[in-house]
Amino acid sequence: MTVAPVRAARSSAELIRAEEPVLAHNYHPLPVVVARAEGTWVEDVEGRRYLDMLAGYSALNFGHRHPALIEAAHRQLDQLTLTSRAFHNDRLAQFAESLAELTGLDMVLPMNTGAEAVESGIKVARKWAYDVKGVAPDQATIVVAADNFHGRTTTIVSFSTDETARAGFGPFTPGFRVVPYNDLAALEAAIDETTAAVLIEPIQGEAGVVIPDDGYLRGVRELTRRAGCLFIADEIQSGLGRTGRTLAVEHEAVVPDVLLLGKALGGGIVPVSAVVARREVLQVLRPGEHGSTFGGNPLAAAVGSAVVELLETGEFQRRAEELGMELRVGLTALVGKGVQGFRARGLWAGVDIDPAIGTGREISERLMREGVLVKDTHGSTIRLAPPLTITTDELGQALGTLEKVLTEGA
Ligand code: IF1
Repeated sequence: MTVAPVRAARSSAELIRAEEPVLAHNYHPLPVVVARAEGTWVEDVEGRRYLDMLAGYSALNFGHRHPALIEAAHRQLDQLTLTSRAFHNDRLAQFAESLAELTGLDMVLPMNTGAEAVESGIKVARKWAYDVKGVAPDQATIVVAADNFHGRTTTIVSFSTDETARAGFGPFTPGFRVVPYNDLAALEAAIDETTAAVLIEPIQGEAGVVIPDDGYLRGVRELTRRAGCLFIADEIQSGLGRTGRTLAVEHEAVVPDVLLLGKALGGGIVPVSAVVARREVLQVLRPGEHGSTFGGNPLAAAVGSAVVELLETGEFQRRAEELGMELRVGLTALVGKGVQGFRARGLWAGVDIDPAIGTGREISERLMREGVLVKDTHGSTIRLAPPLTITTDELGQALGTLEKVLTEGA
């Protein structure tokens, strides 16, 4: 038996080079190789430390390796990790009960990734349209918003308006209508007797943290109620404390029929996603009609339950609200000093940088060299979405570094 050679620890540069011939090039990561992380901080192979202002695109709302979440994972790892849903496990009931309670809805369909939750939501909405609403077979439509981001599967990119996400992946799934975001008249015109649901992000993440006018979500709720179709809120990125509330829809006191959760639901440890919905909707599923090998596994359920417990305290929603105000004050002070404008809610901001200073990528690389990690979205917009555990000092440090990069072109 050949023993794999003990490979000497490789440097960041060596590891980046090693990836090139063997990893699909579906990303263009910043040239930083993270090896350790705790709370708001990550550390690269050489020991350099960075403030993580991306937090895994909001999958790390509770910071890197939150002690309570790591403890829950360790405890479960030593007991039971996977059974498949062919059998029950002793963690799933508690996770589903606590998640339904937290969100004010009735039933849970546990999945793994965000895209799986979105796909499951689409399937359940269509089945509800046929079985409950009485839409003619295979005629169900779902209305979505332009500039949406709901994941990367072929059905989901079928209704994307981003050519980069779609090109080369056809043929596409029919049954979707695209209307401008934040436009209730266009939405009303697109809904008819075939409409199963309206699927939107309460705040559009990838589009650059686009926050709709106050009243838009209430309008969507009213239109879908009157039309007898479902309001599906994709809170995979906006949910679980990020905007200063458990759910972003709470800013307009709106309860959707179907809620899609993911990312932070897994505590930054395991992929955990879920469709949470009214009983009338999720009870359309019968045994054998939908499933997933890992969906609802005991490790995911144990971590998911620990995440729900953290959210039940209200601490992270409060922190996002309070520190979010400091973020807004800090960004306002930079308007005219390289920041052309920004959109922010809670600890989530899309910051439009003056293109004359650089592209989003160039700004991100300059910030990286100064010890702050962010991710550009489109053009010269960068998103800020730190762990909700960030301290006032850390936030101040990140904003100070942004000012330095913008004014000194570091
Ligand atoms: C990538 C974007 C963010 C999401 C919403 C569903 C999903 C996502 C609102 C699917 C996922 C991720 C995907 C990741 C980067 C990141 C992203 F830039 F792609 F668009 F956050 F804005 N609904 N967003 O934001 O969840 O299947 O990934 O678990 O694909 O590069 P997933």
